[in-house]
Amino acid sequence: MKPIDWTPILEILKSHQRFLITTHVEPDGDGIGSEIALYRYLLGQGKEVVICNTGHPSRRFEFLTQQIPIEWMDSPKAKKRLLWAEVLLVLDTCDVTRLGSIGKEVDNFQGPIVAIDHHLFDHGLDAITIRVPEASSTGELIYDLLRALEHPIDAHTATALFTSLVTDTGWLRFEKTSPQVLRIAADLVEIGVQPYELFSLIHDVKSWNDLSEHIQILHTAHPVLNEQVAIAVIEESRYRKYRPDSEAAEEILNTMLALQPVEVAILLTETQPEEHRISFRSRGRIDVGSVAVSMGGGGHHNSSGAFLRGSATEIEATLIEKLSSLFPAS
Ligand SMILES: [Mn+2]
Repeated sequence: MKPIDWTPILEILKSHQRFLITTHVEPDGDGIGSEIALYRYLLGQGKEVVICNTGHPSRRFEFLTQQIPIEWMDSPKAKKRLLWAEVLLVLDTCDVTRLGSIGKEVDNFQGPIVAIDHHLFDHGLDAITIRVPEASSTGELIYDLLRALEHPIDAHTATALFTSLVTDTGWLRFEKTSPQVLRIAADLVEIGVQPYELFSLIHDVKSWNDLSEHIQILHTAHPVLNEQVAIAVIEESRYRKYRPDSEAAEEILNTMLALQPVEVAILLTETQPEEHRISFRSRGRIDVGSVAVSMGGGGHHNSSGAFLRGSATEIEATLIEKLSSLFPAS
């Protein structure tokens, strides 16, 4: 990762008092970890800070959020909070459509909007943006910011940042796990992070019901394009009862990606009748980021997503058509 010029952001942080921090809908470990690290820094500087997210928190991250009053909100509340804040800090996305109720109100926001992100593309968020696609996670960028500020990192903040790093890199193994990421991880462990304990807190939280749901979902997994693509489906009726959070979805996708010769795993989640979230994971050869972008979505080379209207069968046909050129018949 090239050195980042944080000057414009530092000036905004210094010269304002009331900050609203948010991240994308269905906040993941990176979003929440980054929010908490930045929240704790600003609070320590005597600023007034509120974290406000759309969507339900995952209980996986309660160990990070339980002492921090995160607000989970609808539109009227978002409007009020945006009137209160002088600066809006958007973490782990630059996509206004991924901001839920805040995204709907953001056009009326009077103050500066700062976005810190590592996704490939930005979509319509008018912000002062630090977007570094080479970064493993937004947490890596927040670490860089805190170090640029020569701010001492305590154990709680280290745990938040470590959560960001490991949840976005599949525990330090994905493509963007650079030597620098491992050095940051080492620094955070030195400060007091206990990786074994943290892994257990984040991942060993499944119930018997979760297991049964995972089995049902994996029952729908099937191969297409010469077994190089695996697709599983969550129907709307199941989604209403059981909403896999980002880490649970990750586990389902990883199970499919572990099959030979699968190169791409896809999870179709019917979030509304005839409306699907498409989650892509790639083993590395196929750029699923570009595939998602061509469908109006976004993400990274190996991990991306999009929303599409239509039945699972229709979407699967579209996907096969899109992907077939990437998998020439051998
Ligand atoms: Mn991220």
